[in-house]
Amino acid sequence: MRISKEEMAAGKLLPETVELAVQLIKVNGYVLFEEVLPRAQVENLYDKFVEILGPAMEKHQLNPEVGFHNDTNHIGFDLPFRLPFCDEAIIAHPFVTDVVDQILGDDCVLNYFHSNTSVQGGKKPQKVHSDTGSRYGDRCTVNLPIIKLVVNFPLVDVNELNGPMEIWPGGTHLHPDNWYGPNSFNKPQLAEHMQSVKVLMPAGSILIRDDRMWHRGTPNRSNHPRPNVALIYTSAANAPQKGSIQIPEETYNQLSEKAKKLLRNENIGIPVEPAN
Ligand SMILES: O=C(O)CCC(=O)C(=O)O
Repeated sequence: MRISKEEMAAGKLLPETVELAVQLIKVNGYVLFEEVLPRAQVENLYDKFVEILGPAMEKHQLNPEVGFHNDTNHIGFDLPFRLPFCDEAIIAHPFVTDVVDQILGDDCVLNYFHSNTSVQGGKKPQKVHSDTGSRYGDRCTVNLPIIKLVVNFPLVDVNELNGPMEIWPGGTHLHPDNWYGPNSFNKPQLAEHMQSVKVLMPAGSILIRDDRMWHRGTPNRSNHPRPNVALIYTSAANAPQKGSIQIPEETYNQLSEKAKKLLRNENIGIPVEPAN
């Protein structure tokens, strides 16, 4: 959906827009807010991201021309918790927090600060998957409430060519819990016969999705990487016991009250690690 000029100027969604977004996530598995972040900010994020992508690939000896990760050329790694990545517009964007708080509760946490990139030269799509396993195992045959929302910020315009994420909306997030476990029917096999959508979106858009919705990365046939920032917000009751994001004390102290609350369980007072 496109956000109105008035909401963009106010930096706040109208209650009816929040409600629509919440209902779309519940019913369809996702909502897309198109072109929210200013282009200059996204270009700066992209430039700084490319500076850490090269070393991250070298560290793991990943060569796009040779191909890696089953010829998908997809790489995921945690982002360093420093600017420009940890900008409030990324970690606690009011459009996101208003929606996330409605679904997960306003005591939810941000517990994953990551990136997924379809690097040029990929030949194959990823396997269709959910970003979660079953919560309660094989015996749980009921659908559970949403406990995790993934938020993606594309750092380039995503088109047919450069490896859009492909999603299976409308119901794949609404299965009984055991369908997300290892003994469920083969998702890629089913997905071939189901309808999917390639998420084409301008740079600076915001995609909010139920982590159960089936999706896959697709190959990038352009000449440039296609990065997505990937954050996970989790309801307080299901928050991991141990944090994974390393946040220097002075960085934490400068955050807004909302961002501090979201990150309260993380590793505060620990220097930022280089991208892995
Ligand atoms: O950003 C994307 O294209 C999706 C990547 C993905 O789903 C994954 O790496 O697990």
